[in-house]
Amino acid sequence: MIRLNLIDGEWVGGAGERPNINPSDTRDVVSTHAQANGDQARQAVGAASAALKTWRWTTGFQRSEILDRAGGEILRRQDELGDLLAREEGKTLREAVGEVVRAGQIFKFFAGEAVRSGGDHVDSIRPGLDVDISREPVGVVSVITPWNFPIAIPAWKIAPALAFGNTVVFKPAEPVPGCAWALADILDRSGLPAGVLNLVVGSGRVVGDELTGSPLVDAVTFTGSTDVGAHVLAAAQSHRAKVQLEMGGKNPLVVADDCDIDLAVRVALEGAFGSTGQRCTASSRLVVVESVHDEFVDRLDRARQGLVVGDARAEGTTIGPVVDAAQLDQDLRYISVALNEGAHVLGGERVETGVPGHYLRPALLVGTKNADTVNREEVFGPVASVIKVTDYDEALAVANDTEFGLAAGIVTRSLRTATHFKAHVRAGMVMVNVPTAGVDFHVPFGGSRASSYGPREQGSYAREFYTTVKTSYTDAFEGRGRA
Ligand code: TXE
Repeated sequence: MIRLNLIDGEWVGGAGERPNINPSDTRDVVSTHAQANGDQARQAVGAASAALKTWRWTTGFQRSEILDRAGGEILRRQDELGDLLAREEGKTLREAVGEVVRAGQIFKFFAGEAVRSGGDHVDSIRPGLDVDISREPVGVVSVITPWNFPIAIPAWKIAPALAFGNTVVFKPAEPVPGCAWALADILDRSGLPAGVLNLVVGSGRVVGDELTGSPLVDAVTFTGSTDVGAHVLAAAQSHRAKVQLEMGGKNPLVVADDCDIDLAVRVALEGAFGSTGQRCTASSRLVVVESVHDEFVDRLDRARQGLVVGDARAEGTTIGPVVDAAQLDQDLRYISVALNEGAHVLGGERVETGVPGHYLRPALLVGTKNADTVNREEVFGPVASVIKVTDYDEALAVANDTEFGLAAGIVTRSLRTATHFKAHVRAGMVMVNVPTAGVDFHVPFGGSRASSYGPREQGSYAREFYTTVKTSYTDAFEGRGRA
């Protein structure tokens, strides 16, 4: 069966079809998806613009009910949707079900936020006047998402957009249309009026350009690569749309000399290789103080060797495949560049399982320098490098020596060191004794510099992007004063 696009409340075919391939077994076609063309993307934007006229005046409670229903269905179907996610993206089942639960929780959270969107009432500096500061929907929002969190990232963009009265055109990443379709189907059946949520599956250049360049689009929220992010920013700003970008990371995890090494190994293993390392918050630079370096590397490498690479849905697998052939090539290319630049590479070879899949043994690159290519650019795979430093001060300097600024972590027993690190590291999210990847859904997510642009995502801070502020002055006494 071909999965269709949702435009103005109708499920419609496209200009072509594309198979959704399972990275654990490339013979397995998960689903087939109609590909929207530029005209259809334009229609979707037009439908969202028309639907805005009534949707924006619905009450927060009406919107809350719909989001709550959608969140409830996602949570009820967590095993089935988790299986779909693992099958199309390659996360292990445990990780995939966890992500689906996260998506359900996000819809529930924003169901609450929809009825909590109060403003401020303040006294004017002029006698007799009242000043009200209220929030309004920003308008038509284009939601452009990556493949690495196929349901949680769409959820954390679409749920707040709808909660605050906006309409949405949603374009998922090419490798993961299955979860996007399932989410659109759930929302469609949860009671959204036609045109409030539109799904256009298709190429970044064709569909994406329409979603960023159309003057009917008021805001664009994007997660993906730094290069495409720059393009999205320019296209959206050409017509003064609001923009929110989440892009890459080169996140440091500092292993301090006073750390609990067992904990440091657990934190590094999960942060570097969890979700096959395909997370913008992955700990890709392990900055290790020399007094604990050798023991840490030795134990981390033993733990790395214990990871089981295999089919995402097979019992016992702890690392699923890389998402597709292009990403696998990118990972292998960076590993070979690191080798040429002098790294000692542990692992990092393709794994033959007897099944055609994109399997890569997690790679630990030892003896790297912070100036090496692999420590400057995002790899986005199960590849972590180790940088040896003399002490905490050098560790902090190395941690901050990057163009990115998303997440940073430290493993230490010292409250003083942890407090200093939290204050001085240049990152939007700081983790002490926990992996750099793995965040709560009710607090802000985002970073600075090349990692993020615009207001934060998630939690109550999401309101900043999805609403605009109106200040109203009222002289209810028509110049006659209150008394
Ligand atoms: O990202 P893209 P992809 C990095 C990571 C990965 C690389 C490529 O290094 O290897 O990016 O992944 C849409 N106008 N990250 O291809 O290309 C595209 O269709 C509008 C890091 O997934 O940036 C998809 O929906 N949209 C990152 C989305 O943009 C366009 C997470 C992201 O695609 C477009 C993902 C255009 N002209 C990838 N061109 C992280 N750090 O979290 C493409 N798109």
